[in-house]
Amino acid sequence: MTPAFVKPIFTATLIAILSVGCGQSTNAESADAAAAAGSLPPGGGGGDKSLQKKLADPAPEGTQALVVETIAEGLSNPWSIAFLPDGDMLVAERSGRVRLIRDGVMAPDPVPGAPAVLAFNQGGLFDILPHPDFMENRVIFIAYAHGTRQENALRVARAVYDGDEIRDLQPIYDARPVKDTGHHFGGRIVWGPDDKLYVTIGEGSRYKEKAQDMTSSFGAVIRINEDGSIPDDNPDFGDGALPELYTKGHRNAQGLAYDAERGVLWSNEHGPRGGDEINIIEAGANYGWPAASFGIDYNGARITPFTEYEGATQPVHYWTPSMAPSGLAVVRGDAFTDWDGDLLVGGLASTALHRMIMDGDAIVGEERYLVGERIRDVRVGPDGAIYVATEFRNGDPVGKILRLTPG
Ligand SMILES: [Ca+2]
Repeated sequence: MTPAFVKPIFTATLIAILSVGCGQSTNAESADAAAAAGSLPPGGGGGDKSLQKKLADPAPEGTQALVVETIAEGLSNPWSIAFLPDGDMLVAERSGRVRLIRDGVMAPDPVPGAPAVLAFNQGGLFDILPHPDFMENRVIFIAYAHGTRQENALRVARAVYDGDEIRDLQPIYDARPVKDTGHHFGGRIVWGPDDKLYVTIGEGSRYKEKAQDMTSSFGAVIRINEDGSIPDDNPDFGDGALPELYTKGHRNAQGLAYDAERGVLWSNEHGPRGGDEINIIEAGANYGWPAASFGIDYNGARITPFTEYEGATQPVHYWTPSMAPSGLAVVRGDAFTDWDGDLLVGGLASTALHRMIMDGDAIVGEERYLVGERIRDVRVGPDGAIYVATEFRNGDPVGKILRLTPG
């Protein structure tokens, strides 16, 4: 994708689309009528009610028998699971606590030294990522909501976890600008094959137009060095664009995983009402939000008449209606050999673990497991087992870490 992909027509029409999106439901109806009359491009119809109805059937429940072990319970919104190379696991609770699981047992007290987070609405403690040289340097990276209700941002910090406590916390990146909402922070971090950090940043919900504003890191995947400096070979998003941008046009991505065997960086993101997506993240690409979406806004208003848009990269998969994806993993290892290379996606609204069946790089099928569990994160452990974090919406301490192996 060349830097010239942000075509003038995209920006100009986007403004018109956003005007429609800010209007009342009557605008949505008139847009439906316009689409029916053929005055909008073919394929237009993100949020088309007949489309939603047509695609409403959930995937079938899977037939693979699973052994489900509860590794930890009593957690409040466990947001992420990190495996350290020494066998320890760290679990981030959104409220700001880091929990240690050692030899299969969760320590009763939280790990001291976790950063002070803004635990507000969807904000709080998100991902924890060990440095690939963790055994030598004990470095971890932490993503969290930082600031106040009036002025906050997704922050990435670097710290040391010495086995007893977190120390030497050093913020290395803040999303910009600051915002005054408690929604859509993003918050996943991945270490890339190029030794760079990739971080998802949401568009703040109320600021969806910033997903197309290249002077903002909202609605982006950013690419930074491990000390927070910015690589000089990031893609060029035009005059005035932030240098940390790697991709734009995202809504709220809460799944990110690097697939070394395919050489693919996978992501998933929440659509509005419908239009949740799986994307392949490629340098310089624009994923369309809010100009292109298969979803509609929560109040039923149409955000955009377009499900695709010139210059925007289409998802490789989408769900309508929403299943609310959080967490993403690629199955590898010795335990689930029949699922090798398949994608796993946690479902919040769908209360299920979604197995995306792959043929090469293409998604060719889908099954649901653990139906009834609201799943915030999914990982494949060093032992090949699948680990999921389950939660309950309102912070009740009923979250669990489950370990899955074939039955
Ligand atoms: Ca998209």
